[in-house]
Amino acid sequence: MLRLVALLGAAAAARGQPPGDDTQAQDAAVVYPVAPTSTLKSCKNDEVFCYNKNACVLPDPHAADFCVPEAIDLVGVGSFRWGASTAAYQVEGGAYEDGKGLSNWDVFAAVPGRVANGDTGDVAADSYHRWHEDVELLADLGVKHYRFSVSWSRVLPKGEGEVNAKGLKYYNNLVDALIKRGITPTVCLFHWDLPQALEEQGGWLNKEMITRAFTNYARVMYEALGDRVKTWITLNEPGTVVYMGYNMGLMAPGRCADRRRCAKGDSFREPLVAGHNMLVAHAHAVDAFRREFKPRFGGTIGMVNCVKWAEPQDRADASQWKLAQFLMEAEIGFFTDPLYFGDYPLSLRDTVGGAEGPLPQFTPTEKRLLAGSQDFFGLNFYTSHYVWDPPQGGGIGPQGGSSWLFVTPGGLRNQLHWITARYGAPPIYITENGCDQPDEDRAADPSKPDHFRIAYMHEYIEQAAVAALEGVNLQGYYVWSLLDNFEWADGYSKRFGIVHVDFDGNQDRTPKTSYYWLKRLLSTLGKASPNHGKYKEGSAAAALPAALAPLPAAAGPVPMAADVNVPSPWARLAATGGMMLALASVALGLLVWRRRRRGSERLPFAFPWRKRGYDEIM
Ligand code: GBH
Repeated sequence: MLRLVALLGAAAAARGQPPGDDTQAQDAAVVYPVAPTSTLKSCKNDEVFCYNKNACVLPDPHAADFCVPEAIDLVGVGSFRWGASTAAYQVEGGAYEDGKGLSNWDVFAAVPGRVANGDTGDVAADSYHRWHEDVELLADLGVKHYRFSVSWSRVLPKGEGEVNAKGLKYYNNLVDALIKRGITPTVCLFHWDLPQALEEQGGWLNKEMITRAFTNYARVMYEALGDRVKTWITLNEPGTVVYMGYNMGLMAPGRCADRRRCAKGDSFREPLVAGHNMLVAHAHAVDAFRREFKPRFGGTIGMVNCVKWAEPQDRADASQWKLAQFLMEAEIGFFTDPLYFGDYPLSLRDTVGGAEGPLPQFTPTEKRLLAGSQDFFGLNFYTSHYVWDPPQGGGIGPQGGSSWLFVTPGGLRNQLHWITARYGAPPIYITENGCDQPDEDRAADPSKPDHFRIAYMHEYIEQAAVAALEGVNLQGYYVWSLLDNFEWADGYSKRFGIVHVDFDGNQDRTPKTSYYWLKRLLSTLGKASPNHGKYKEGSAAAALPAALAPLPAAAGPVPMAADVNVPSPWARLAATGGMMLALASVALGLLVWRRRRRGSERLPFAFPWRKRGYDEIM
């Protein structure tokens, strides 16, 4: 069946000539480098390739001749932002203190069976009380940026209306302490914990209510912190909220079509509606910022989105590249095309039933507010997958601690190029990147070196830097995460921190080897490489160490037809291959939909974070 889909796609591609138009010849093929996605130098999982030594080495933070990859050495200096990230529900705890209202995650996690081992965020890393320690850890680490999120219901217990002064004070104190230590805050307004009072009014499904509530909440935060906070993020990964919360029902609010799992929900319609409303709420919150606060305080604002790089197992298979392209459009284009072009990818709309389908239309005003509504591209990047590897994609490369996380540093480089090509080279911050170390469980010993994590970070950071040397406007990297924390449905069974937190003790913090590695890297940058400065005068290409150059000519770069890849503004896509892509997508959508049998209750495409198929989980 999957092969059939691919064949149909290829046949459609062969038949479909883009509608004639004199300008189209110039559109021809869009080419961007597609680097090897998985392990680059065939070092072992916990080793890194060190150019200075021309060998694989264990990344030892204490080695006299510490290895700093050259590309990082060139890119990660000057105004480049080095930071660490956390999120309120994952680290704060203090869930019932000082007047905080309930969030939908408090409620979700309390339901038996929702979170592994019955874990909740009631205490988490206890940052509500131990935030001074977090600030000291950041300062000692040497990062100059900290991305955290605000618990909406801590500030507005009912989501709207009365402000909880104690809640606001917590964030005021945190921001002051950060600034005092030379650390610049990046504040995210929504990292998944919605006030339960709003959930009960329909949450993200209630457009009018949630747009008003979110915009007013944003205003409260801009007003309170805007004099000191200059980088704002509206939403973290709306895609994950809609897929995990409304399609799979595996995260709050736990809605889906399958009544064995979810009391309520519609896995086809609701993700589309919730996602739509998140976009509209974002647009209004950005508009309020720009009109009412930016003139006074200055600052920039954007959204954060997550995507997996997708590619065919056979890189020569053009129709499989189309599927990869479609998956990336559906996963990230769903939320980022509107921010740049004012509307959804055609491929997405057509796959979910076109104009008559459940994906709402933006009003002309909403389109106007959305287009251009982010100043920077916030990218969370973790992993990559093959398209349609039975049953539903498969990870590429070595596996991390989580079943969905595979080590694909080149996928980050490719994804950065994809974003750059599609959205006209926006400034990009990598707002999250990191991994869980396979052998770190709840009882993990913090003194055991986490070489796997270091190797992961080393390789990803290096590939990001290479992309920057190749022309991507990359301006920062925030590691996920400063602390081990509440890993959503996995509870405390997965650890993403560079600092160990003892969840069975007193939430004591112990820096891991990766913390010392990053610390050493940051203190060594710009000084380490014997070649430092050597490439400064030369072109970006000349700056690439030979072994990191784009694929050799024979292997690539992989040309992407203009109708598949969308580097130019939306209108150009529509004018060129949009129709053909739409046809291919509809064919794909129908086939996949039929394959799902209970079609109308499901999204006609799946997001293979999980190795197992949707049907197997349900
Ligand atoms: C980030 O999302 C989140 O922003 C952050 O809060 C989180 O701690 C971090 O990842 C690490 O997970 O349950 O197998 O279906 C990354 C995107 C999307 C990855 C949902 C995990 C669920 C996998 N995530 N996905 S599965």
